[in-house]
Amino acid sequence: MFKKVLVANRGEIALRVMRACKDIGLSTVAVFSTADRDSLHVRFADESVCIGPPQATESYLSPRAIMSAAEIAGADAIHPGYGFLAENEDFAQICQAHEVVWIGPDPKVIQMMGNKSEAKRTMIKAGCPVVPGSDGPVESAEEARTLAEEFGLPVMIKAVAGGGGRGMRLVTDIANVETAFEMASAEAEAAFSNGDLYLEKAIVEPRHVEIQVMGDGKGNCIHFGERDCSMQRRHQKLIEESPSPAVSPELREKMGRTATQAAAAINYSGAGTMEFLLDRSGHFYFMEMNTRIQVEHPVTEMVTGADLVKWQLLVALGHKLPRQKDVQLRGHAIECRVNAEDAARGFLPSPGKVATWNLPGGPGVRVDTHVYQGYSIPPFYDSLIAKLIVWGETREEAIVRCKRALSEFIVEGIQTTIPFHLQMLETEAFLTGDIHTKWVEQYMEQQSKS
Ligand code: MV4
Repeated sequence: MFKKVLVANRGEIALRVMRACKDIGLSTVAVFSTADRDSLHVRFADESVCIGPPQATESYLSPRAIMSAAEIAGADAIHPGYGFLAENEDFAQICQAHEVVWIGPDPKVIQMMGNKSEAKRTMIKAGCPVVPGSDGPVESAEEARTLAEEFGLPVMIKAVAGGGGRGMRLVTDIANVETAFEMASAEAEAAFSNGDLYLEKAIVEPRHVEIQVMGDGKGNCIHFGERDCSMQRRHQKLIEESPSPAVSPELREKMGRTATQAAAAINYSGAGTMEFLLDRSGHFYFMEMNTRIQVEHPVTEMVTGADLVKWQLLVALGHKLPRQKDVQLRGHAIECRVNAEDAARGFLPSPGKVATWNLPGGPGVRVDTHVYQGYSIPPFYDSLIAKLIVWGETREEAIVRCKRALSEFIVEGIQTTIPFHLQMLETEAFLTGDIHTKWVEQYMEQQSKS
C-alpha cells in the first residue's frame, strides 16, 4: 500500500519514525530546513529534501513545501511526528487529496478533538466521565458568572480552540469572573483566532494521567496503560513515568476500558492519547484527546515492549492490532526530557555548539536524540535535544538507574536540564510519588526564595 515514507518533522522524533520505517522495510525521506542540514535525521534518511529557511512557517509548517518534497522524492505516505503539522486537519486532508497516505487519524477526528468543547461533548456521549461544566461555549461574561455561581468556585475558564493551557483562567473569587472571561477570550482570539470559551469546575491539585490508545479505524481499540505527566512546569512536561504511582490495577483497568470505549466510539485510527485529570480521591475526568504520537511515548514502549511507531505504520498499512490481553505491563519506566535550557535562569534556552556529548548506557537505558558531539543546536526550534528513558523492575530501581544514567550523561558547551533532573530525583515528593501538576512550579518558587 505504501513503500516510501516522508517524515514531516525534525530532530529526535524524525529519527525515531525513520527507525520504525527501517525496521519494517520501508524507505525514508527526510525533510530539513537550512538550519538542520547537519542533523542526524538527515544523515540517516535514505533521501532528503531541503524544504526552506529556518523559520518553521516557511519549512516544517508549510504544507506546500512538504507536499512538493513528497512529489520530488516520490513518497507515498507522510508521517507527521508530533508538533508542527501533526494535528492540522487541513494538512491531513491535503495528503489524502494527493493520494499520499496520511499516517494518523481521520482529518474529521483531528478537527473534532481540536475543538475542546466538542471533544468533551463527544466523550460524554461515549461514556467518559468529564468535569461538570457548561454545555458547549459560554456566550458572555454574565453567563460565566451565573455558571460559576451554579457550579461553585473554583472554576476554570478554557478556550474551545485551546489545549496545553493557553487561553485558560482559574477563577477562585467570584469578583474576578468577568475579567477572567474577557482576558481569556482576548488571549484565545489572539492565539487561535477563536475567542470562544467554555467553563468547568476546577479540580484542585490534580495529577495528569493519560492513557495510550491505538485504533484500527474499524471500531477496534486497545490501550497500553497510562503515563503520569504531573512533573511539568508551565505546561511543559519535564519527567513522565509509567505506570503512575497513583494508579492501582483496578483504576488502570477502569481508565483503560473508558479510553478504549471512547476511542472505538469515534472509529479512532492509529495512535492517540486520552488525557485525564485524576483527583486526590481517585476520580478521573476526560480533558483532551491528542491525535498524534507523543514525546513521552517511549515510557509506554519500555513497560509494554511494544513499538508504538511501528504500530502506527502497520495500522496505516491495514494490519490487525494486537489483542488487549497480549499487552502486558512490566516494571517501571521514567523519561527525563533533556532540553538545551538553563533551569537556574528560568529555563532560558541555551542553543549553541555541543563541545562534549557523552551518552549514558548499560541495562535499562535508552536515549532518543538527533544530537552528536560537535553539533550546533539551532536557536529556531523547541529546545528538546534528547530523551533519556530508563527501565527498572520497580519504581525504586528505575529512579536509581535514572540518577546513574543522568550522571553519565555529560554535555559541555551548552546548558541542559540534566542538573535539574538530578535535583528532582532527590526530592522527597518525587520519591514518594506525591506530586501534582503545580508541584514543580511551587518547588521552583520555594528554591528561588531560599
Ligand atoms: C484543568 C485543571 C483543573 N481543573 N481543568 C491544563 C492544560 C489542559 N490540558 C488542561 N489543564 C488543566 N485543566 C479543570 N477543570 C488543571 C489543569 C492544569 C494542568 C493539567 C494537566 C497538566 C498540567 C496542568 C497544569 C496546570 C493546570
